[in-house]
Amino acid sequence: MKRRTLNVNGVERWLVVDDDATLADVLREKMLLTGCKVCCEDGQCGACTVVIDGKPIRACTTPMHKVSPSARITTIEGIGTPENLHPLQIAWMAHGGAQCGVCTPGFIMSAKVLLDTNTSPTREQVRAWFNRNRNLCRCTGYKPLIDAVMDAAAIMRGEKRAEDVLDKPKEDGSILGTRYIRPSAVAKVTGTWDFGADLALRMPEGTLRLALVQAKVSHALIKGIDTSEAETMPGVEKVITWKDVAGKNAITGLITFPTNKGDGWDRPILCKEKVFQFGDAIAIVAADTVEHARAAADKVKVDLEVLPAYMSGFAALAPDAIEIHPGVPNAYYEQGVVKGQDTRPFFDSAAASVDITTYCSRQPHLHLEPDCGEAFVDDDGVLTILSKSIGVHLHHAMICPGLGLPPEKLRLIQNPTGGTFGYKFSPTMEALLGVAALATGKPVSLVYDQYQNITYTGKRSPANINIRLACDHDGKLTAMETDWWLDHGPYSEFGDLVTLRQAQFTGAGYHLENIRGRGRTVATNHAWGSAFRAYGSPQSFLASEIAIDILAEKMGEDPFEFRYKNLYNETSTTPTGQKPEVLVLPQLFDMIRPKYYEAKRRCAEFNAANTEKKRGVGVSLGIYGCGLDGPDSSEARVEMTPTGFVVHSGWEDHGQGADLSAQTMAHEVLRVTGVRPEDVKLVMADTFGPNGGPAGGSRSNVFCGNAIRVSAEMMLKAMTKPDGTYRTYKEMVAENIPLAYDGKWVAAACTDCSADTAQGNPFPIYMYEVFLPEVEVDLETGEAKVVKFTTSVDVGTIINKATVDGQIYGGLAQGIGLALTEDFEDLELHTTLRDCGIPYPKDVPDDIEILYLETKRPDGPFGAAGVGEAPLTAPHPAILNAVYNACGVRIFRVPALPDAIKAGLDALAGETSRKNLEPA
Ligand code: MCN
Ligand code: FES
Ligand code: FES
Repeated sequence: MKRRTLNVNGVERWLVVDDDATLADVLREKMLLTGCKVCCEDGQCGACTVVIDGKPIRACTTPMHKVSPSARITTIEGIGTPENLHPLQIAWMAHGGAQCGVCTPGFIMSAKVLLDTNTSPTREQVRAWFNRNRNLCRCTGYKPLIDAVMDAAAIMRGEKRAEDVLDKPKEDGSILGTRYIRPSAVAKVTGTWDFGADLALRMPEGTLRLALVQAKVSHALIKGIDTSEAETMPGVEKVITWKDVAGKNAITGLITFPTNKGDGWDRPILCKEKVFQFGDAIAIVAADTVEHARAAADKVKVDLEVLPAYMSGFAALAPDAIEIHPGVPNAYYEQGVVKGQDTRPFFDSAAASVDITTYCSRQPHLHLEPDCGEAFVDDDGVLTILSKSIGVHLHHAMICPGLGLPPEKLRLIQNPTGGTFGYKFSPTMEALLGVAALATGKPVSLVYDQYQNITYTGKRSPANINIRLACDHDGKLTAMETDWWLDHGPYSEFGDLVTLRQAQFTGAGYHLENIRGRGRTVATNHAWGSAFRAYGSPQSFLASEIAIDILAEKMGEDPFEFRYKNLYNETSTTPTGQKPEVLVLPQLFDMIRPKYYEAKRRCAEFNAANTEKKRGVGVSLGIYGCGLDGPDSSEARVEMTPTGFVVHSGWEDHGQGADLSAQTMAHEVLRVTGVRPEDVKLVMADTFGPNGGPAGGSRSNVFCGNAIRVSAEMMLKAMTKPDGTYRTYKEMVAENIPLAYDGKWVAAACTDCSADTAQGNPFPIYMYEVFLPEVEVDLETGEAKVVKFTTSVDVGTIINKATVDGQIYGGLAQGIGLALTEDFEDLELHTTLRDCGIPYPKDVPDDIEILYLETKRPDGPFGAAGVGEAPLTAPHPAILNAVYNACGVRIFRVPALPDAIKAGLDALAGETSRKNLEPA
C-alpha cells in the first residue's frame, strides 16, 4: 500500500492504494468514478478505456505501479457535463450510440484521443482505430458509432452545430418517427448511468458481498458439502447452502406453457442432491468484502460422485443415456405439426425435393455487462431484489415459491441494464440474492466476473433439424416435412416454447399448404437454454432458408426469384394455419430486387478480377411474431402531476430503448395538451407497478406500447372539457377527477398452438425482413467475411428512427457472429468474449443499407410492430447461401468456421461429394 497522488480530470488527488490494484478499481472503488466501466477485466472490450497523457488506456489491465506520478488521467466524467457536453457526447446521443450504454464511456474516451489528433478521419480510419483499441459494442453493430464520430468531428471542425445533429420534435410537437434522443441518453454519455455493479459500490455500509461455490463438473451426485473451514475464514458472515432456503428451493419456468413431462420444478436455487451443469450454484458465501467472500468460497469442500455428462442432444438421446432428472425422460416435451394433407404423396410426385439436416449452435449472448444484482429487506419487511431482470413480474412468479415468501413480501425492480439479448428472460441470480439477504438479514450484492457470466448464464438452444421440402413442375412448394430436437440444457424453463417455435417458423414466409413434423425438447448437461433474441427462429430459418436455396438450384432457378414466386399470397396461412395480419413480403422483395441484381453484378466483376478471393450474394427471409403465445397482455398507468405526467410501465429496458418509446407513446396521445416530451416522466419495471409482461418476444412495443397508449387515452378523455379544451392539474384536482388511469391491452384474438398439430393463432402481429449479404471467401484459408449487407424490413410504423436503425444494425452484427464466429460449446475454450467469437468493429461491414416499408399494423400502437428480434431471425442462412454462391461450398451448421469452409473447398477440389459436410 502506498500514499500517492493521482491527477484525475485536471485535479491532484491524494490516495492510499495498493500498487497491484488496477487503475479501474482505484477509479471506481476509491474515487467512485464509475463512468469507467469494467466488463471483461482482460483488455478485450475497451469498456474501461480512460485517457492517460493523451493515449487511450484500458484501465482494467493497468496496475497502479505502472501509472506514473506525473500521469494526467482523463475519465468520461472529465470531458463534459450535462450542461456542457463534448461534441462526441452530443453526437453519440444523436445517433442512438448509447443503446444499453455500458460500452459508451469507453468508446467516447477512445474516440476523443483519435479526434484530438485528427479532426478529419475517414470512416475506415475510425473503424480501424476502434478495432485496434479493442472497443467492443454488442448493441449497435458499430455503424451508428462511426456516424457519431464523423458528426462529432464535423462539430469540432466548426462545420456543424449541435442543433444540426440533434433531432427536434416536429412542428406539431410530435416526436413519433423522429430521431429524438432517449431520456437516458445524457446519463449514458456522461458515464452517470449507474449499472448494477456501480450501484453495488454505493450500497449502504454493512452490505455483504457474495461469492458462489460453483460446480466444476457438468453432472454429478452431491454426497456432502463441508462449509466448516470456509466459515472460519476472515470476514465471513455466513456460508449458505440449500439448508438455509426457506421455500421449495426450486425455480420453475412453466408459467406460460404447462405441457411437459416433468413437473417444471427441476432447477434448484442451491443444489442439494445433484449437479446438473457446469457452474451450478452449490453454496453462497456472504462476507465483508468480495475478496474475502471469494477466498472462503474456495474453501468449501463438495464431495461429488461424477456422472456421465451428456453435452449434446445426440448424447442425451443415446439409448444408454441415464435420465438427467430421474423419472423424467431426457426428451421431455414433444411437439407435432400437422397442416393440410398427408405430405408423402407430394414427395412421391415432386419435380424436385431436398432432404438436409442443419445444426444451429449454442450461441452465447455476449452482452458486455456481467450479470449482477443486489437485495435487501426494506423497512416494510419486503425482500427487494434489484437485477438485470427483463421480466420482473414473470421472475417474481418463478422464484417466489422457491424462496418461501408470500407474494406481497417480494419485490423485483430492474437496474439499468447493460444488454441481455434475452438471457435475462430467465432469472439468473435473483433467487440467490434473495436467499442470501433472507439468510443473513443484511443487504447483499453479487457481481459475476465475465467468466461466470459466460459459463453460468443461459444460451441459445442448439437445434438439429432434418427438413425435407418438395416442389412441383412449376417450382411451387407443395410439402414440407421436419424432424427436430432442441438441446435445452438441464432446466426445462421455456423449453417447450422454443421447441414450438420450430413449428411456427420453419418454412414461414412461403405458401406451404401441407406440413408434417415432429420435434422434441431434450435435457442435456450443457448450459441451460434461455431466450435469445429471435428466440427459436434462427434454428428454423437455418433449415428452411438453406433448403429452399438448394431446391431453387435443383429446379435451375434463381434463388431470389424462386423464393419470390413462393411467398405468402392472399390465400396463404402461416405454418400454424394463421392468416398473416398484413401481406408485405412481395413488396419487400420488390424493393430489394434491384439491389440483388446490382450485388450479383458486383460479385461477378470482383470474381473476374480475383483468383484468391471470391464473392457471392445470398438471400433469405425472416419473420417473427410479437408476443408470447396466445392471449398475451400488458398493463400500464398514466398519472398526472403538477408538472406533467408520469408513465408507470413494466417495460423492461435491455438497452433497446424502452424509456424513449414509453415516453413517445404517452406523449403522442397527450401532446395535444401542450405537454413537452421531457415532462413525461417514467417509472419502469417494478413489481409494485403495473405488470407489463417480460421484454421478450419483441412484444413490448406492441403490448406495453398499446397499454401506455390506452392509459394515456383514458387520461386525455378525463382531461377533456365539454368545449374540447383540456383541464389543467389544478382543475382536475378542483373537480375531484382522478389523476391516474390504468390501461390494459390484450391480444384477445390470439390462441395457443396445439401440442399435436401446432395449429393456432399465436401472435397478433409479425415482423418481416429480407436479408441480402455479400460475402467474400478467402480460397486459401476458408475465411469468410461479410463485405456489404442490404436488408428490406417492415416493422410497421417506426416509433423512433434511431432506435429502429440501431436495432437492425445491432441484430445484423449478431447474425454475422452467429453465422461465422460465435459459439459456446467448449467449456475450456469458449470462456471469454473474444474466444466466444464476438465480432469486433472490423468484422461487421460499414456498408449496411436498410430499406423500410412501413405498413401500418391494425393492432399496433400507432400502427407499429416490434423490431428487436427481426434482424436476427435469418441473416445467417443468407450468409451461408452467399458462401455457397461465392465458392460452391455448402455449409449446414453454424458457425461456419474457416476450417469447415476450407474442408469444403478441398473436398470440391478433390471432387469429393459435398454431402460429407452435412452433420450426422
Ligand atoms: N420500436 C420502434 N418502432 C417499431 C418497433 C419497435 O421504435 N416499429 C422500438 C421499441 O419501442 C423498442 C425497440 O424498438 O425500443 C424494440 O422493440 P421490440 O421489438 O418491441 O422489443 P422489446 O422492447 O420487447 O425489447 C426486447 C427485444 C428483444 S426480445 C431482445 S432479446 C433484445 C432487443 O429487443 N435485446 C436487446 N433489443 C436489444 N437491444 C439492446 N441494445 N440490448 C438488448 O439486450
Ligand atoms: Fe477493460 Fe474490458 S478491456 S473491462
Ligand atoms: Fe454498446 Fe450496449 S450500447 S454494448
